[in-house]
Amino acid sequence: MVNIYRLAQIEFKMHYFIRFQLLVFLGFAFSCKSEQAKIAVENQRPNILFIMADDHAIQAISAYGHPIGKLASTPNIDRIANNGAIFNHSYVTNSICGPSRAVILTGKHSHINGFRQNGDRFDGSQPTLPKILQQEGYQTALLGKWHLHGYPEGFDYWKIIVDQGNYYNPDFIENGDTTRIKGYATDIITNDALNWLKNQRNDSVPFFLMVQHKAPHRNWMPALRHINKYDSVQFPLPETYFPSFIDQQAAEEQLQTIYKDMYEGHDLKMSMEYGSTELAHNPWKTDFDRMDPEQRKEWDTGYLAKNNIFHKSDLMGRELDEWKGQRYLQDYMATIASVDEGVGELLDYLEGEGLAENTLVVYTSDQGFYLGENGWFDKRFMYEPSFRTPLLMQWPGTIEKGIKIDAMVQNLDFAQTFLESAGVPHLGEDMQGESFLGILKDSTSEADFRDVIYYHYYDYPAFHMVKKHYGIRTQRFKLMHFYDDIDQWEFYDLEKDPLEQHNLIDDGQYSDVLIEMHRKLDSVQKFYRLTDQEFLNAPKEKVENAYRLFERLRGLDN
Ligand code: SGN
Ligand code: CA
Repeated sequence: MVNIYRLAQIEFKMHYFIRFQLLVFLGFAFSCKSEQAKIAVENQRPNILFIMADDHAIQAISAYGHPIGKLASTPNIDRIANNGAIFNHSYVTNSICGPSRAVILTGKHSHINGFRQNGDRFDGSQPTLPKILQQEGYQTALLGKWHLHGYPEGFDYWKIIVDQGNYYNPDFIENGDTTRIKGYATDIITNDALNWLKNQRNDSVPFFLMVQHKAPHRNWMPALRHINKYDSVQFPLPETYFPSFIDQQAAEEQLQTIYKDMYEGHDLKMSMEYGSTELAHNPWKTDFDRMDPEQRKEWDTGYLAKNNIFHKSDLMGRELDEWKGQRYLQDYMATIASVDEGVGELLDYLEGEGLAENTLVVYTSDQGFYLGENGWFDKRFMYEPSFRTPLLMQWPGTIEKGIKIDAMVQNLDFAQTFLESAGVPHLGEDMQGESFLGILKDSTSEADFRDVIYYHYYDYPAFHMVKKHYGIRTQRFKLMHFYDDIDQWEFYDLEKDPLEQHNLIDDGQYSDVLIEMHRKLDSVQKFYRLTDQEFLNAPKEKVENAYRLFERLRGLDN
């Protein structure tokens, strides 16, 4: 069978080759202009601006058309979709922060790059995308969240927030020195990116700039200018907000339910009582204590009136649970407002400087997020809201405007896609993804891309107590196996049950499909070089201690 994708790759290489030959010839003919010729070659390679938010759900981007996103639009992120491509089926390989970042840097699954769960230390000596681009003459920079412990390697310049970072007056590390910077994390990171572009960029070589926001990560603290932005908006809560789990034991035993596991002060910014600005349950003080008195005053004033209305309304039971969902969504969306403004400033800058034409702009998140589906916040599960992740890309002239892509791509593919865009696809040969540049250049080739994707989550026992699991997804079906603590398989027909409420693992009607799915799973695990080492269970005692710790944090142990 003719592989259109491979043909596109060859065509693309030829295209570069011919352009290069032409420039070499011109270089000979006008040797005195050799320096300019070199610059011309450099300029053909695109800049890459990679913007990644932390925990940004697809439901919260208006271009994706979800009812929540429509009520709190993201006009600037949407600009990228209008100028280029929006991916409907973009997925991660492991829905948690550090591991997702390690996959993006290495183009390798967690078990190969060694960073399986938050708290692991990234082995910076391995080949990475920024290192390769740097060796190829790109100027590389990283700004914002890193979260891989150890210092970044492969960047000409980096300035990172410490660990998870804080929304207000966060600490940044630059050249090994830690400094507290007054202001709001999202705005600081945007300004750092603009400053780097304006003052540190070497315009004779292409750049690779990673702008990685802390927002909209927990505990969803909006900028002062946005704290009342969505007070009067009623967001639709998902129809699964009060779920009943049948044959879904891991879903039943998680600790990430909005109305059970959020801390009323820290997460929901609820006050102790009417008229008070003192926060309700808040097991860690740090997030609010970093504000200076003026910031705190404005914050308290912004929340006082709405908290008073809450106390007066005397809600109980399901009404109270729904109120919590509203407060969560109002804060979460207000936190995103600054991210969207920052994206707008960066796009304006590129356009104003004439850089937009030759820059591949990417907007994504380190994973998806629950906005009340199954009653949840957070991520980790292979269910669609956290497995599926926003992805929008523009590169005028190469990516057609306004295209929608349905092929299943993963963050595993980013490194090879960017390397091919930079004209060096062969340097990603030992990576495990696949460049999808071919699809971006000709979206009719997407049907040939791939028919199955693999997922593996390891972070257990840990925050939210989501059990270890792995699985595969095809365009229509999903097979998952929770192998730690329990041994339960789940199987979904996504066409009939997109909300994944009916585990069909024992449904005889699907027995042939299931045989085929198991066959695919085995072959994919072989292909990605999984060994038995990857399926180890956590000691029971560790699991019990973790449940106790989270009860204590929730204030349920007295
Ligand atoms: C913190 C959050 C958790 C979150 C993890 C991982 N709690 O521990 O809710 O799951 O980070 O997030 S918090 O109260 O301290 O905010 S990740 O994006 O870094 O993986
Ligand atoms: Ca994250």
